[in-house]
Amino acid sequence: MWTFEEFESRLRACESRYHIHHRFNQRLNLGELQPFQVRAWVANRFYYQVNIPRKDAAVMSNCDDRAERRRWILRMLDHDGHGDFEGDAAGGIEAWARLGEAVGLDPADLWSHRHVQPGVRFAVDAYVNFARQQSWQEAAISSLTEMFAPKIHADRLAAWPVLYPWIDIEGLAYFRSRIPLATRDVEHGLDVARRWCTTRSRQERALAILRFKLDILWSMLDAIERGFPDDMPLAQRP
Ligand code: AHQ
Repeated sequence: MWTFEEFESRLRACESRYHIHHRFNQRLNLGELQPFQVRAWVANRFYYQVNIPRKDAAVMSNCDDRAERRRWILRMLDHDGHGDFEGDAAGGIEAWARLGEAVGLDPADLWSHRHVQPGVRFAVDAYVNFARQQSWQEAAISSLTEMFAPKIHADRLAAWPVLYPWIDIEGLAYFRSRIPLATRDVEHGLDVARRWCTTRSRQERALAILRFKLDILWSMLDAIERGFPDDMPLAQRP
């Protein structure tokens, strides 16, 4: 088997397949998208966001180790909120709903998922079902796409205020909040990978799982790009 350093560098080498390199994401961060396409991206990604805590609950339900569950439950609280659910304690789903308002989405359209494309729904549901059906360690490894997330959030925070001045900057709070949380979660995910990948075949399995999750993120953008073309009829635009 590879040393952990070699194994981790192979995991990180998968960055080339991360959706930061997808044409739709590049156009989004170059300011080339029209407001309705930004709204479409926010509405479709909302389906991913609201399913993350369900995915994390599936991981927890398969995990028989209390110490691991005590760490993993933080992810659910980050998204669903905790305490009085006010302000920062409202959670990431609430912050994404604020992003929806900031880009001009009708909250009813956001929460009803009426703009979600079939390909996005299938990809997200595949992720939740993967977490339900696989061992908690394999599901934990699938979250390691977040190794690459701090950069994509930082790109948005740097570019959007300039490129999309019509978006209330307060709406970008989710991206800012996510950077330290992603870093914490990746530390845990790599720790799980280090302890579970005790053979070469498990190391190879971990790489296959990461590629599966990278494909999920990539295919979501394929579906969004396809569903909301530049020349979409006005009446159909979000
Ligand atoms: O906002 C994101 C988030 O909460 C998560 C949880 C994590 C997981 O458990 O799979 N992955 C993830 C991601 C989020 N944002 C994506 C983005 O591009 O804004 C990136 C995505 C990821 O890299 O997996």
